[in-house]
Order: sequence, then structure tokens, then C-alpha cells
Amino acid sequence: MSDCLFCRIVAGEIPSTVVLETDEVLAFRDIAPAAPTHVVVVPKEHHVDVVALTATDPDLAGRLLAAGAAVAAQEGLGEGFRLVFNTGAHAGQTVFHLHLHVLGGRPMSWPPG
Ligand code: D5M
Repeated sequence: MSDCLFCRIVAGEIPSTVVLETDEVLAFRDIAPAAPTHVVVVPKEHHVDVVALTATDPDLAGRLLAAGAAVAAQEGLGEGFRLVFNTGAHAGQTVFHLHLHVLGGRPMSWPPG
């Protein structure tokens, strides 16, 4: 999808700071970090959200989670981290290409805002 921001990052048309890449997923630093470590992990294939991905390819959803865990380990987040799928406008999703937020490096509160 040529008008999708994260498809364009996957295609290399928009620069990003990549921290992990496989055949299927790309992980890069969030441009507006909400924590000292903030990485987004995206499937290279376009899926709108986690509902769409689990409906069509639940195995890839599992591998996306594994990539998120690998990023957390690589980033040294052994004290704790958060994996977040904002899903839909009410949840704060602004980019409608599925992405897993990996957040860490500071204590976090609950519930989220
Ligand atoms: O999260 C969308 C996230 O995408 C948000 O945290 C900012 C991030 N973002 C937006 N543009 C870029 C670029 N160009 N590089 C890296 N990160 C970016 P959401 O859950 O949809 O609110």
C-alpha cells in the first residue's frame, strides 16, 4: 500500500532506525518515544490491526510477539517491559498498519491513560 506510512518504511522509502529484521518483520525505533526504549515491530505484509492479522495468519502473530520479546532482550529490558497493540481509534491507534509497541527502561504505572 503506497499510502501506508509503515509499508513505506518497510520498503525503505522513509528512513528508520532498524533494531531487528527478519523475512517477515521489521523492528525500528519509534519517532516519538514514550519511554527510554520504544521500538515498534511490524509485519512486512500490510495488516490493519491485530484482529485482521490473527484472522488471516495467527502463526505470524505469534512470530511477531516472539520478535517483540527478542527486541526486549536485545535492548536489555530484563527488569520489565510492556508489549502493546493499540487497536482502533479509541485505543489510540494512529497508524493503521499493525504494530507492536515494545516499551521499557522506566517503571510504568497501571492503568494506562
Ligand atoms: O502508534 C503509532 C506510532 O508510530 C507512534 O508511537 C509514533 C510512531 N511513528 C509515526 N511515524 C513514525 C516514523 N516515521 N518512524 C518511526 N515511528 C513513527 P499508534 O499505536 O498507532 O498510536
